[in-house]
Amino acid sequence: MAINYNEKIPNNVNLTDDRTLQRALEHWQPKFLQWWQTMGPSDFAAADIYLRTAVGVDAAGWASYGEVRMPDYRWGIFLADAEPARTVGFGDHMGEAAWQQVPGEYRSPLRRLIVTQGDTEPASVEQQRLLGHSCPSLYDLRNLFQINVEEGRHLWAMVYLLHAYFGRDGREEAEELLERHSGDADKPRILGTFNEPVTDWLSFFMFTYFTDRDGKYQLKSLAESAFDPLARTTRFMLTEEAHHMFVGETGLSRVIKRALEVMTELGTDDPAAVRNAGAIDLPTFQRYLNFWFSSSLDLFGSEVSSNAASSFATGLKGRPDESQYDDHRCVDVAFELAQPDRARGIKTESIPLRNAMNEVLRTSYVRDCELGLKRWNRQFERAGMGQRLALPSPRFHRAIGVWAGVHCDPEGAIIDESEFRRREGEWLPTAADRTFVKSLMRQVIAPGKMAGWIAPPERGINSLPIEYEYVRL
Ligand code: BYC
Repeated sequence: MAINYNEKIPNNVNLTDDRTLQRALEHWQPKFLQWWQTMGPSDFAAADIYLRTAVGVDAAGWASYGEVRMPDYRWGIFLADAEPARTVGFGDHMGEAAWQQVPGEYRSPLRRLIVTQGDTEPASVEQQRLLGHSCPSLYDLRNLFQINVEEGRHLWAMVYLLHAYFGRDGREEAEELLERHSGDADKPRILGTFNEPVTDWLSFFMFTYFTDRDGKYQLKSLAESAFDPLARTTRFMLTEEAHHMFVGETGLSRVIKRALEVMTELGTDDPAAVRNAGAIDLPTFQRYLNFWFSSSLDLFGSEVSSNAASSFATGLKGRPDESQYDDHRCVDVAFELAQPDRARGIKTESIPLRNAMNEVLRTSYVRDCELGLKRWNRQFERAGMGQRLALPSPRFHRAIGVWAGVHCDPEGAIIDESEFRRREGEWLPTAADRTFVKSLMRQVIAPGKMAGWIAPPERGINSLPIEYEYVRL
């Protein structure tokens, strides 16, 4: 269905046919804009930015590009086209018609999933709000704002579901999505990672590589939902999400490229020399990677989870690409889970597969993360350098699940707390690392110019040259 841009709230859900819903959303709209003004990107409201805007929901040609001021961005409600006669693809309701309304008995857990998803979207905008002041180039500044406006739209996507399907409770939840704030002592965001500061661009690229990728896995599993409006909403969100991970992957690859150039010029891989030359040394890169990867692993929830089991059983949340599996019911199937035992060893226990769904998702996520590592390590190989980056063990530095509070080294061996504390500075960013990385973050806004710590991208946006003035200040 085409997107109607003639209305106050662009949409492809025939909003004009439901005056009550339209009024409720039009009532929420100024509150969203007020939130954007106070909690969204600091400054740049008057800048013309080369942004893409969704104009359709087909995979081909779904977006148009042009100069837009962020406050004028047309945030709206876009669902992927309905699949005719769609049926539930997993769990106890497998084969039944997908639901167009919320079954009363699943109202509360479904609302919880939608609120948790919705909460992350504005959280990420809040986390990134100051980054514009230290952008390494206009190209990067534009990508930051593209991501920010789309996360804003993803908030709209969840707010639409809350308003359209959850009555008064849904409207209240939609208000609260604007009242919790990232890192707020009294009203923080729901999930841990979304309260972590993202105040430098190395963290931003790590976040868009690792944390947005959790988004990909969660959205893919919600795209399987028996609740059809949620499945259709998240399917279209995934189209936009791909660019966010592209920004992370290419951003990190450009940081490595620059470090390798500096190492080759200097003829040394000494971290202090690399830092002196204004690039990011690889041990620092690895520590940032360790931090954001381990924090993002927590976003999958506990390895053993009755919530996950019931979300799967009831059809609320499936596995990403559920069709790749043979068994969609997963009844009486065991999952072998390695976990710490009391004697500080590791034991493997059989648990019901449905209870291990968070771990199933996490395992696929880790495999996906490894692809980037392979590509980055090829950069070292090609440069004839011996160093390699590695993902730490999923047991390392966990705050949620069976490994929370267990001290492990990056290889996954259980160690004493005292040893962990002694060596923490080798494995996780130190205050000195953060000060150093911050010292590199100086705004570069001449078209085509790049900060010294990052290589230029391989190409510009939408076939435009890298030198294009992507943001007119
Ligand atoms: N931090 O059984 P448990 C994205 C809570 S990212 C704090 O272990 P469950 C994006 C959990 O909420 C994708 N709390 O886990 C990326 C529960 O609390 P309640 C976001 C945590 O419920 C970048 C309790 O612990 N979408 O889109 O199976 C930029 C016990 O729960 C954490 C979703 O997450 C944590 N890390 O699964 C922008 C999808 N982990 O309810 C956007 C929706 C768990 O007892 N959410 N807890 O108070 C879900 O599917 C599930 O809620 C979770 C947790 C996967 C998060």
